[in-house]
Amino acid sequence: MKYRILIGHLRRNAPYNVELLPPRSSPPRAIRAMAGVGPRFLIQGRGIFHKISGSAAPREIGMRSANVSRTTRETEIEATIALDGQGRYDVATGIGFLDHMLEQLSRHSLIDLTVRAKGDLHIDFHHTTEDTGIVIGKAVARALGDRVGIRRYGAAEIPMDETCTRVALDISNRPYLVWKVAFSKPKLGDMDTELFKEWFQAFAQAAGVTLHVETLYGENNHHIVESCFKALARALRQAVEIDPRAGDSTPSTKGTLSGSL
Ligand SMILES: [Mn+2]
Repeated sequence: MKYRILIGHLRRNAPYNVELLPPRSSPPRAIRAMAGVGPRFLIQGRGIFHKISGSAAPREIGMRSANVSRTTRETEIEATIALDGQGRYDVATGIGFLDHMLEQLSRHSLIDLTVRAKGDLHIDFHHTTEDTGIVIGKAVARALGDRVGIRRYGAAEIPMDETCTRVALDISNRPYLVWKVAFSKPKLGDMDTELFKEWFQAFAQAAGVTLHVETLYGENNHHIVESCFKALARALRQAVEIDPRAGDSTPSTKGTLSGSL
């Protein structure tokens, strides 16, 4: 099937305009999902900035998703993500609080996220928490592919009642975590609060992201953690987005964000 797809930024509901020129048959499912439209898919293009022509499923937009599995003696984890999703999630790690956080990550980044984890929770939550960060990070890296056309940077300050957390990140392929988050209690439910740094560290490493997280002020430990995940979500949402002005260029004067550094 031959078609031409024009993608532009739509300021209202759907993130992209998709217009198929002839034949006006149903577009590939991935494109429909990305455009946030159903079978009646045709949206007339307005403010079209970016054009992809081709006769096959266009990798640039259709395939910004990934599935990653990882099995060790400690954990067995599978994650599926779609960067251009709608914040739909289905998360089961065996750790209730971690599920709650990953659901926030999906909801506020609009990244669709499915996670299944079976870990050695009879020991403690360490391996499952850390390895979940690795697998989700890997999935993000894989879905980003060569990172062409993305905004690359993202930042967010998220308040939650008395707490405020700032995240600044660079999808740089230079993994680095700055973690300025202090907890007043060692436990949150059954979970050690020190494990959250492990999750962010694992995610930053696996995703290839320079990630700065700082809680500016706050008291409630639940709010502190949750604001970290929500701020990550918002910053990530900006950074992974396709920049309609960037076209097919890589946002680096080096010319690459994908190879060695
Ligand atoms: Mn909560």
